[in-house]
Amino acid sequence: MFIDDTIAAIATAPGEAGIGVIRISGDQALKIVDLIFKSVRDKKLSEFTPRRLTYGFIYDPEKGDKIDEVLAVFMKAPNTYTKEDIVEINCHGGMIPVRRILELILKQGVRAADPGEFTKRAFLNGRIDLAQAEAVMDLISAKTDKGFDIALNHLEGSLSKRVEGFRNEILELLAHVEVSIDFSEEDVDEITLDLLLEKSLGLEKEMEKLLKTADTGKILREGLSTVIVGKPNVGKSSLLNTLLRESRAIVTEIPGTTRDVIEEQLNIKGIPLKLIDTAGIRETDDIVEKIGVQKTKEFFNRADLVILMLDASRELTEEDIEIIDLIQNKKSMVIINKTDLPGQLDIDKITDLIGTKRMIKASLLEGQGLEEIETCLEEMVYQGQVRAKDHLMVTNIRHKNALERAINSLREGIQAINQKLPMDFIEVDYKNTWDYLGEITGDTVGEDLIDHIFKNFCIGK
Ligand SMILES: Nc1nc2c(ncn2[C@@H]2O[C@H](COP(=O)(O)OP(=O)(O)OP(=O)(O)O)[C@@H](O)[C@H]2O)c(=O)[nH]1
Ligand SMILES: [Mg+2]
Repeated sequence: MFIDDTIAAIATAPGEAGIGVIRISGDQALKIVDLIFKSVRDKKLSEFTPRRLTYGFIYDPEKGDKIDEVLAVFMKAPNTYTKEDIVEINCHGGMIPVRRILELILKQGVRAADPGEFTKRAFLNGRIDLAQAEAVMDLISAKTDKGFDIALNHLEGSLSKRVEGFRNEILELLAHVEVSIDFSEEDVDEITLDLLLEKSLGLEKEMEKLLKTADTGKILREGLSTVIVGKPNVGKSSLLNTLLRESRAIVTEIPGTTRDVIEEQLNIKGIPLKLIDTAGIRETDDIVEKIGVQKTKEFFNRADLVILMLDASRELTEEDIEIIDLIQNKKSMVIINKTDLPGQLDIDKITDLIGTKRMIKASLLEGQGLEEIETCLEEMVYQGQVRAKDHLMVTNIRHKNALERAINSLREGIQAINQKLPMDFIEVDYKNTWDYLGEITGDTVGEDLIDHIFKNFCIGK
């Protein structure tokens, strides 16, 4: 892909703000800005030292009108975001100044940048690889501190380095294979096979370890969809409100208060949750409630995590037992609410029914058990496998798929070694492994995929 034009875009979010930034990248950047920028003493930007913020004004070169008061900076290739010449203009925030200045720049023959085109150029010009470019997007869209930390880590190349490490090991194995193909026509010596097997198994283990982080990674990126279920009136909406720290859902003493599904985003200990409050599950003739119950079941099936609520002040009913049955195969926890009231619930029986699932006693009315609920949610996400401090995590589904394919190819290679198949077979499997890993860093992907990835970026990045 040959890049020869100069592009410009507004880099800041639309709306009222302190400043707005317009970014121009390409070899015409400075020349164009020289046409529209003048310092207080009528000097052009090119007469100032690069990388110094310069105070001045933007003028319409045709009419001579002053457009805005700005600070402009020129950064010379190749040490810039795109590895091209870049000019950034800081003007007043708000819709008008940024739009006026951008229009003026485009009138001078600069092209409006496509979404993500600056970052795409950084990638095409070899400053960052594809995984790093994707990390830029993740940084911008991060919803939690943890998600942001992981993205920053990826941007610095942690994931890429790990993947490149795998690829180098594959290259070494390939070298062994090629030597044996060249030299021993008939029987491949046992030592080579043993060595290949041992190294491949070691590599497979390492790659699997990385793949295992993907579940947690996905949660940190997309949020954990958590649905609260239970029979009517147990305190589901109270839990939603308490965790949100606002009174979002209607809470009354009337069973069947919540009839629709209420969805809210929140952040617990750095984990983004999509918390879903539902209509209490029960047999009902009320047509609205019936639909609500049906919806509850649909959300229940799709949820990553289920919180089952029981009422300590009432005896266990058929409805409770049915719901307990439902959660058996789900990642779930049980909250016994209303422990401030005289107890009627047979806790031993519940312990029997739920087996190893976590049970927390709470009184939402008195604010009891909340800390424990939040900690439990956190533990369920990490499952003792990946700690929050681990910033090297596969968070991107594209990376996960490529890694999975790479592992499968490597496994086929291992099988080929075990079956003592000809070296050519093993070679193909190693090459596939190498290729699939290269998809993560963008080494072995086509133009279509690259275009597709950058299309989802925001304009000006
Ligand atoms: N005593 C006591 N009452 C509680 C507690 N938590 C909730 N309640 C009360 O229980 C009643 C029902 O609470 P909700 O949160 O509306 O229950 P729900 O499960 O959403 O009910 P539906 O929407 O009808 O399914 C309300 O009157 C709450 O104030 C608690 O810990 N102790
Ligand atoms: Mg409710």
